[in-house]
Amino acid sequence: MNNTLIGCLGVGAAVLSSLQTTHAQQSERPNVIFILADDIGYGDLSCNGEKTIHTPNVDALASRGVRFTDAHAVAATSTPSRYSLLTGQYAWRRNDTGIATGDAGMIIRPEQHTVADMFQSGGYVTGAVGKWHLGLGDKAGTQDWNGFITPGLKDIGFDYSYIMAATGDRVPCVFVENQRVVNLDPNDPIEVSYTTPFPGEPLGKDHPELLTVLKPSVNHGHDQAIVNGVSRIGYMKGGKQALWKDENIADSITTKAVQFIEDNQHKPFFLYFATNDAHVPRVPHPRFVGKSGMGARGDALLQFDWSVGEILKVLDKLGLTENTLIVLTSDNGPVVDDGYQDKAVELLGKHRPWGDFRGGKYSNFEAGTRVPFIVSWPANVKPSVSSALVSQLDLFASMASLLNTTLPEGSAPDSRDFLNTLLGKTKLGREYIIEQAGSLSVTTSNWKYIAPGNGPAYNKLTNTELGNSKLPQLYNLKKDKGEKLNLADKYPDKVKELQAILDKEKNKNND
Ligand code: NG6
Ligand code: CA
Repeated sequence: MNNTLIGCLGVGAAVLSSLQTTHAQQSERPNVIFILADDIGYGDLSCNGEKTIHTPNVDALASRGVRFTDAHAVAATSTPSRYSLLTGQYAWRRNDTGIATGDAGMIIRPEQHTVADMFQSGGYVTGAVGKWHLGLGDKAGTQDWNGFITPGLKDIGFDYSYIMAATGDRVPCVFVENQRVVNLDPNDPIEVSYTTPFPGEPLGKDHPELLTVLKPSVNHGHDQAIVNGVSRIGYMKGGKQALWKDENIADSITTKAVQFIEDNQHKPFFLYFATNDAHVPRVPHPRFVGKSGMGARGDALLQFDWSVGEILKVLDKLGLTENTLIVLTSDNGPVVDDGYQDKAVELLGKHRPWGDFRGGKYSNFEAGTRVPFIVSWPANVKPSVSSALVSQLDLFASMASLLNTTLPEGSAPDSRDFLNTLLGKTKLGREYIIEQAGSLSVTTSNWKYIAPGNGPAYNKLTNTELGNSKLPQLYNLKKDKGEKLNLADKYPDKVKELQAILDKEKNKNND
């Protein structure tokens, strides 16, 4: 897309290649860190304008980089969003990329070329730390949690990994380091199931008195295995010594991320640092409790900001700040009540996690995928704000361009090179992006078209306007950021044009 667009401008291609030579010459290959937050909305970071939250470390990163105002995750939930970021392929091209269980098999298959593979073949040391949520092992339910879990992240380009298999609210609640559960006592083996409870193991639904830390919201689920006084999704038995402590998750993964940077300070490295904080269950460390005035969700945002600060600090300490490229973004938009009685709704006050946008996590409306997005690389990026339309989908091809690598045939099929946009050297963004929630949408910098679908308009449990409708929806994002006025009847030609783009993309079938 980018190339077509630039090609049309005639001289554009020449300018682009000269820009590329310039930054390749200006500095040696930078270290690259992707900081991927979980469920943090556009309005959840103070650099994006809300006055109700204060995230000084993220703001410092933004003030020395490019802060994007029209940047998107590929999907409004974690698994498809992360799948697309790491593979450069739209998740909706496959039918098995929905929210994964904790015992899902590897969704990204070993034969796929990932952005980590790309860095690795470019001579980088690669690491993944934090939330994974893309499956492990060959097939659902067949992992050996008590031995070597294979295939694993090593097979898709990560030299080092220290991960949570799925999410904070899904079993197994343990860290997995280089494909083995950390701290496991062989005399207390772990068993995991997503179909059958283990006899004798109390469940949240039968034993509310054991839910001493957090209870699920009414009718939300989250009522199966009980771990650390919180009921979760899925059944688990054993592994007591290996269980993570929810209030220490941020500390644990930040320590491992910092360690990875220290260990690899003399080589170029790529770190995928996927934090957990704002995702449920929200159990921030006691040092953040009460600090935001918004309860656990707000405190978790401060905890995320702290983690970012620790990464910046170690880079400074090691003299790596100048030549480290950091991309900070979130896997999907925000949700306030995502299924636990943590008072996030009651204590939200005037805070708007979604900023000016409609909807939130799970939604076709903009707040589903319009996420914070900052690119910093002091050696090569001047501070600015960019309104270019950009997508996490394009990180893969853009990083390949940064490394001057040609991708193997068929890899990152939907990803396009927008390196110069990401580095703030041009404001030329994507012509359109496809967003995925209940339906698919086509967004240009002016228009948003939500294709008709049969899903519900509203999710009462999470209090989210999902934006599904049997009728086509068309919004003018320039004049109507909040997507209030459906203009589909007024501009049928625009609807046709955007639906045609969607049809064309769907027909590519490049899986
Ligand atoms: C939902 C969970 C929600 C969250 C989400 C995945 C319930 C009622 N809700 O099914 O709490 O885990 O899945 O979130 O169980 S994501 O950010 O990882 O996509
Ligand atoms: Ca998420």
